[in-house]
Amino acid sequence: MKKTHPAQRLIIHADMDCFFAAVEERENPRLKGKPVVIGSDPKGGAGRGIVATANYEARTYGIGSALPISIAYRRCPHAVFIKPNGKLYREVSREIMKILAAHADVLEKVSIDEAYLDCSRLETFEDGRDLARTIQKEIYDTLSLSVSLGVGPNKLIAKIASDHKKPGGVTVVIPERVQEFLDPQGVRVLRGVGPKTAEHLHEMGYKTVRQLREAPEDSLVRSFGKFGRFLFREARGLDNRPVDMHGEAKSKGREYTFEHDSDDRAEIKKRLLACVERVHKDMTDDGLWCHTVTVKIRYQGFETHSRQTTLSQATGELERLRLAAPDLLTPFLEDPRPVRLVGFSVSRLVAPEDLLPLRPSL
Ligand code: TTP
Ligand code: MG
Repeated sequence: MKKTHPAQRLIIHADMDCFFAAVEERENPRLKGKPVVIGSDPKGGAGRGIVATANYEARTYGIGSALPISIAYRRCPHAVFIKPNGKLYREVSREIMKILAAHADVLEKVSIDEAYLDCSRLETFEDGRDLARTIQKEIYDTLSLSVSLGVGPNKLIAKIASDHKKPGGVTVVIPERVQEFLDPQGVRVLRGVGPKTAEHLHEMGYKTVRQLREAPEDSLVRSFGKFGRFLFREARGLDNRPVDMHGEAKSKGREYTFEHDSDDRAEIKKRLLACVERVHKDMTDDGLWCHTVTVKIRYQGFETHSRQTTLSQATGELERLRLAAPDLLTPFLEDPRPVRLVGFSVSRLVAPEDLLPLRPSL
């Protein structure tokens, strides 16, 4: 399992198991063994929000992230429903990232519960497995939380590997075994293949990575343009993206689900601005500015759209965000359909101290 050459990378991807639910179970051991759903108030089945996550007991009822909470309630009315405690999860996340950072040459935080570690200093993938087990034990011993880890020659493989044996798994994919590992998996494991693209690929006869890999590059390019070339590389497990510490904290967002679908423009705008304020507070708490702002809307019937804009300069100013958000919202309100949900998020986050100082004027 020695690396094929010294420059060969060794990347670990860590992803916490049922993160929000696991933190709640840790805080309240009486929840152990019961189905737990983290999400907005189900209101006896009339609630209109969505599920953030669910523990494994609840997942056996077909409950998972992004499911409408009313359906979750119907599937398992005796589950324990808990409102998310974002502040607590962010604190725990900071503790997790501290542990991960101590073991990484470079750490890239991807989300609240997920990160890549560049550990290319290690000489063998066996060392990679040992390190993954050490990290898993340290997180369990200090935080009483379970994490799954994937070890591979790049980010794509490490991420697919961390999801391979959840919960509590450590999966190592050595470079020689990449194709063997990927081939039998569904195309959905690949980056950029969401449910719609997967459906499209299935219709074209590409269900597994192997089937996709056997497709000629020019036919994928004909069907998908530039994305086809990307798929061609992905199906071969190729990915040379570096682990980038500045890639951390990709976005922050808040959303609001209306009690009753609303066509009251003033009310929709008011709720959007409340989301803007909360997102701004989250950014400020973490000392971050943003380059890009996004407004999301969900109409009656669940059809969801978003629009975003990149600001001319990164900002940490509430006023700037308060001006940008309604501009993005207005075109959505030309649609006569009532609105079910409105949301606001910021991305391309940066620490202001990392921004280059403006060149002094002459
Ligand atoms: P995930 O890592 O996607 O999910 P998870 O940790 O709950 O479960 P798994 O064991 O499969 O990794 O997301 C991390 C947390 O982010 C999750 O606990 C809740 C939150 N989240 C949402 O609030 N909404 C979402 O749609 C998703 C996917 C996650
Ligand atoms: Mg997770």
